[in-house]
Parts: sequence; structure tokens; C-alpha cells
Amino acid sequence: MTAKNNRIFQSKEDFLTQYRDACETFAGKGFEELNDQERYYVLASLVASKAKNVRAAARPEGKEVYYFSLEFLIGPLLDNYLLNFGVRDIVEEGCNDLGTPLDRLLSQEVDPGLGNGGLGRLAACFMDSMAALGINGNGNGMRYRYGLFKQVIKEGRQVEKMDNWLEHGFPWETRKNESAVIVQFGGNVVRHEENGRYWFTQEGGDLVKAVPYDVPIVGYGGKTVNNLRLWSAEPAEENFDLDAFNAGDYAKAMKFRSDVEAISQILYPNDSGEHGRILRLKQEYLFVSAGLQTILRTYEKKFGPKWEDLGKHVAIHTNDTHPAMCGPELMRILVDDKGVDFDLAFKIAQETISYTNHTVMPEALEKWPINTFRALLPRTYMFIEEIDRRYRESFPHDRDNWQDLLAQTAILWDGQVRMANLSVIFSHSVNGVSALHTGILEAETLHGFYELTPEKFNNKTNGISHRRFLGNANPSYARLISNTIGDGWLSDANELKKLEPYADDASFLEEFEKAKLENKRRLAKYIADTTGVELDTSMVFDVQVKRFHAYKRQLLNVFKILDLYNRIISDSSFQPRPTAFVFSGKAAQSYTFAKEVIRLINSVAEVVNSDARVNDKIRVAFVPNFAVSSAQLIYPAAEISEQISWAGSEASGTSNMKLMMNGAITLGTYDGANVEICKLVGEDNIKIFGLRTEEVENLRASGKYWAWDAYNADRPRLGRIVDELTDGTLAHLSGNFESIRDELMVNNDHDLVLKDFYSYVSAWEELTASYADRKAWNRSAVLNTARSGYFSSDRTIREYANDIWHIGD
Ligand code: 26M
Repeated sequence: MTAKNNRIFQSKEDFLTQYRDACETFAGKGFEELNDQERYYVLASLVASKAKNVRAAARPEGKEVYYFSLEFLIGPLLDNYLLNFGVRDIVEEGCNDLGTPLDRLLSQEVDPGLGNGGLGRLAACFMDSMAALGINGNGNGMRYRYGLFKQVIKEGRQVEKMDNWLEHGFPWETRKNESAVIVQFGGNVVRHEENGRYWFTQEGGDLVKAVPYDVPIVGYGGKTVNNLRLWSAEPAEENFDLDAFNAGDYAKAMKFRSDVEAISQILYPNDSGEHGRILRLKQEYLFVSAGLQTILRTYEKKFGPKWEDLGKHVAIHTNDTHPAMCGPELMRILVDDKGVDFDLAFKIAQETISYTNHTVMPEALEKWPINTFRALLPRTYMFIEEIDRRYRESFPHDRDNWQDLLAQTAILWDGQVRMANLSVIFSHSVNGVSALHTGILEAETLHGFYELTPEKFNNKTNGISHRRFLGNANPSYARLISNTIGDGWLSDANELKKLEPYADDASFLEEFEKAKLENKRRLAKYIADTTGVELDTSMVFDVQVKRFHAYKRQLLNVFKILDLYNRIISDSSFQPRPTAFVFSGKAAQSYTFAKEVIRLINSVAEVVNSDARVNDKIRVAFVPNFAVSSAQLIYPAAEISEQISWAGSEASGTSNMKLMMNGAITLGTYDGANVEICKLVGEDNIKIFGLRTEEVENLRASGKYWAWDAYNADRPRLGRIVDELTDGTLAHLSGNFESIRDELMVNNDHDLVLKDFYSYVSAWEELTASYADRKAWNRSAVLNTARSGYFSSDRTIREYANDIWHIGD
């Protein structure tokens, strides 16, 4: 295939011909007879079929990477694929000729919610980068019938609605019946012996059919098309309760069907309340076992039963501990089905598997009761137990702290299977997602392992798809950049560096400001349409968008807004820079505190926005239902990026990178990847505040932090804000906020909101004061973009490919 042919449409005319034909093929009607939804569907189907053709035509040699993740938050695909195939302009012009602007078709696309937040979006960015770099990357995940709930706001409260994302069909997926595999749950392990040889089988239990749905992943340049394989659970015919069915007990027969289908019905939200649910364990095992069976089947076809070479040709990466069963399950298949010796199977597993940790929050570290685990996966469990036994037996008992080290690192402990330890022991590589985070893993979270096997540990600072989050999301700025430095930055994000000299070019800065304004208008319109809140685009757009969690401290941001509110009213000489505060994000259904913070923001918004004394200086908007598609509207409009988690809590953060790249200036703590952003942009182009990681640790360890001291030390200002939570000031919409006050004053402010308050507000005031000098501000903003190339996930994936997956060795 010639390079030219990688363009799926050769010209506008070629596109129009093919599109019109596709309307007949895919919808059985002419373009004019179709509605916008159908027109979108046909266009997506056409691009999907092109993508599949490219994949079928050329599958490059080389190591196959399998990225195992329970979440892939892929977002809308069409616009991104048009960019990657290099036909976005052609298609846009063609659609204009047809009288149906491309934007209108793009707005028809569903945004599959197959992930919670950062971890799921990272997996999607990695898929984009693997394809862009020509790596044979395969995603392995779950096809949830319902994605993460849709968030609507009623009287300020988050209300959850089902995400029926498959309602109108999903044009990108192909069901692959012929690739279905059987996954076994429960039953008993039976030992067989013959001629002195013995082996085990798992008998009985439930047989589930895992059916894959494949989604093509188009790489930039259109040369590589990879595959994202998402598994769906169906009853296996072998196991469908035919006896019950034949006896006329349809209810029983149908119950089995729905129990099995439940496995792929819903995505679990990452909150504490949902831990330990057996259905979650079933999901984890289903996609692990189905994925591994597929890998080995593919491998055996190509290389025969040369299992000892598996790690040379295949890399299996586990995204957090959710696929931790990969190790023991790979061993089970190798030993039981392929006749591989136990020790060799363990060696193969370790050589093949690697693991990324994404959090140090103790409540998020996965553990399962041994009894639950063993009953559901009796044979796989035996491999865990045997590895754990050998681990203890061969433990270096000569070390004086060996008992402590063993207690930290054993897989089985306190009646539980510790999934992080399982992941580390079965992997050759363990990485954190920012320099700071990896340091904390080594020094604390996984310290025992670091002492024993330091060579396994490495850092891989996260990255983002700059093509999606700048190229697609911010067309006005992307155009300006390409017109200025060419479009090479799309394939090599380091070329954004070429913008640096333009940070001192007055006309470029003016153009930048125009692009920003256009994006602010676009967002203001969206916010007005969805919430009724009007934002003045001459205000500074100050943005905090991410999942709601105590450690991310959206509450600290609210405290700052209430402080501004109080001071504007009581002190007429106080003239803060007029600012629009934009929030967006979801809270897990059962995370009461996080949901109360959402209600608080909406209550503050109501008070502030309708109070003529302040609403020309501050406005507050909560954008409902944060998702990849709405994120793509928000990042480009942002001028301040709020990254205010307490130091040592946010593993990396990735919205910090997306916002920086779009020319927003970070107001943040020294946490996660903020540390690296600071190093890259320099202290003049970022605003850092608050306690450092060590100071947080020392303060906690000292036991000397006392929230009431902070309250009493400043009754008129900080104390007053705490009081306002319960004195009716904010109660108009749906009541007071006793539980938030209790978190601060009774629970002694675990997240140090009161502690960092002054340093935060001062930092904000200094930063916004500097907005008056628009030239200096825009200069900083452009430098942020120019120095953001490092945070392209292309760089991250290159590092994974070299250091962990050993591609091209
Ligand atoms: C666990 C058990 C049951 C149900 C759900 C979960 C679960 C799901 C997702 C737990 C955690 C999950 O995600 C954690 C996460 O998103 N971590 C974020 O990962 C990003 C990418 O590395 C980082 O940038 C963020 O800092 C980190 O919080």
C-alpha cells in the first residue's frame, strides 16, 4: 500500500461519492432521506470499515502488547479518526456541500462511558499512542452494557441515570462470534492420577461464554490500526439450564441467563462502598481468562507450543490490580491445558506480565476474602496459594527485618488475597505514574518489595493524547499552532517547543487570545444551554474538573469562593479580578461526602450568581455529566487549572496536563505530576502553594493538627465560612451542610482544607492579579503549551515500549 492510499478518501469528490454509496449500503436510503443520527451512523460505519480494511491489509511483525484494563474511556471516535486518517478537512468541506455541517454529525455520537476517570482515560490515550507509534497494541477490556451513570443535577444534588449507550447501536464495534471463549466459575477441583503422573481439573460450576466485540483503534497517519477487544458475558449453551427449561421451569432457566449476563451489565464506580462485591471479582476473572485464552491461541497458531518464548513475543500489561489474576490464570492455563511445568510457567508469567499502580489511597488497595476467592476460582486460587507458600519458604530469613518484610509482601494475609502483592510478585516490572508517586510507592506503599527487588521498580510519568486534547478539542488554537510552526507537532509533540519564540511575539499572543476567547464563548454557550448560568467571557475562566473525592479538595476551592463572596460584600475596597469558576465531575453513587460537595457547589452557585453585589465579580457554574465530550469543550476555554489535592495524594493527575497544553496556568499543590509541570514550565509560569508531601506527613505524624485551632484563630474570616455551612446562608436550594462541617470540625479536617486555606487564597489572588497584564499572562500561557510536549502519551508509551515491554530488543 502506498503512503497516499493511507488516506481513506483521495479528495472531497471521492469522499462524497463513497459517502453517498455508503448511505445506500448501511441505511438502505439516499443521504437526503436520512436524519442526522442516521447520517452520523453511516459516516462512522464507513470510516470503521476503512479502518478494518487497513488492519486486514497489513499487520506488522513485532511483539504484541496486550493492555489489560477494566476501563477504556475512549470518548467519541469519529473526529479523532478523521484527524488521524488526514481527511478531516476533506470531510468537513464535503459535509458543507451536503448542507450538513460536520459538527452537527459529530454531535450525534455517543460518548461511551466505559471508565470512571483518570485510569480509564489513560488506557484510551495509550491505545491512541500505541497505534500512532506503530506498536502492535491490543486493548483487552469489558463491554459494559451500561457505562458509568449519567449525572443530572436536581435541586443541586447529583442524581444518577442509567447510561444506555448502546441504544442506537455502536457503529465502531464488530461482534466476533467465532472468537468466543468459555470461562469457568465455581465447581470443584478434582485430582487425577495415572501411571505416577497426576493432574487437576475443575469440574462443575458455571460455564460462561465470553463474546468479544472489537473496536478499531486508528493511529495517527492512518498506517496502523490496532484492536480494542471488549468482552461481553453470555450463558454458554453447554451450561444453560436445559433441564429446568425442559421441565417448564422457565423462571429458573431465565434466572441463570440473567445472572450470567449481569457480569457485563455494569461498570463499577470507584468508591469504597462497592468493594468486595462478588460480581466485580467475576468481571475481573472473565476478561482476564478470556483475554489470556485468546493470547495463547493466537500465539500457538503463530509459534507453536514454544511456551518458554512467550515473553519474547508477547507483553501483558496490567492497568492497576484489577487484572491481577493474570499471573495465576496464565499459570493455570499453561500447566493444566498446555502441560507446562510449574516452575517454568511461573517464569513465563513473570517475564510476560508488568503492572502499573495508580493510587496510594489505602482504601483503594484491592483485597478479597480468601473464602470468596477460592469458592469462585478454585483452581486459579491453588496457583496463588502455591506461589505464596513457595514465596514464604524461600524468603530470605537471614535479614533481620524478615518478619516485617514478609508481613508486608506476602500475597495471602489476614484471610485475604492482597491484589497489589499478587500483581508485584507475578510481574517483572512495577511502575508508578509520576516521579513523586513512584517515590512514595518505593518508600511507603510497596516499600517491602522495593527493599527486596528494587530492580523491578520504575517510573512512567503519565501522558495524554495531544492529538485529541489539543488537535481535536481546540480547533482554533490548533490551527494557529499549525499555521505558525507547521503540523509536525501532531506526530511529534516535542515540536510544540517551536512555539517558545512566539511567546514574545505580540501578534501571535493576540491570535492566541482570540482563540481562547472563541473557546470561552463556545463553553459559555454550552453552560448557558445546559444549566442556565450565564458566564461573562471577559472574566477569568478558572476550572476544576475531575472526579469528586475528598483528597482532590473541591471543598478548598469552594472555601475560596465563599471567602471572596464574604470579602466583596464586607469590604468595598476589595476588588478581585472578575472570575468565573467552572466545576465538573461525578461522585460515586454511595460516596455521601463527595455528593454533598457537589450540592454545596450548586448551592454556592445559586447564592453567588443571583446576588447583584457580587455577580459581576464572581460567577459559579457546575457543568453536569462530565465526560470526554464535555471535557473537550472545557479544557480549551480554561485560563486557570486548579490542581489542589493535598501533597502526596494524587498519583499523577492528567487533567493538569490537558489544561496546561491548552494554555491554562496551573494553580496547584506540589503533588503528582504538578511537580514535573513546575520543573518544565519554571516557577514563573505556574502557581504552587500549600504544604509539601513531607510536611503533610510530618503534620499527620505529629498528631498536632487541630482544626479547631484554625477555626478559632480567625473567627471573622475562616471561622465564618465554616459557620456558613450550617447557618442558613447556603440553605435556600436544599438545606444546610452539617456533614461537611462535621468532616472538618469533628473528623479534624483529614484533607487539610483549613490548613492550606490561606496559602491557597493568597496564591489565587496573586495569580489573578497578574491577569491584568494580558501580554505577560498570554506569554505564560503560550509557554505552558510550548513546554507541554513531554506530557504527550506518545512519550509515555515510548518509555513503556523501551523499558518495560522491550519492544525491538
Ligand atoms: C476498585 C474496586 C471496585 C470498583 C472500582 C475500583 C476502582 C476503579 C478505578 C478503583 C480505582 C480506579 O481508578 C483509580 C484512578 O483513576 N486513579 C487515577 O489514575 C490516573 C491515571 O494514572 C492518575 O492520573 C490519578 O492521579 C489517579 O487518581
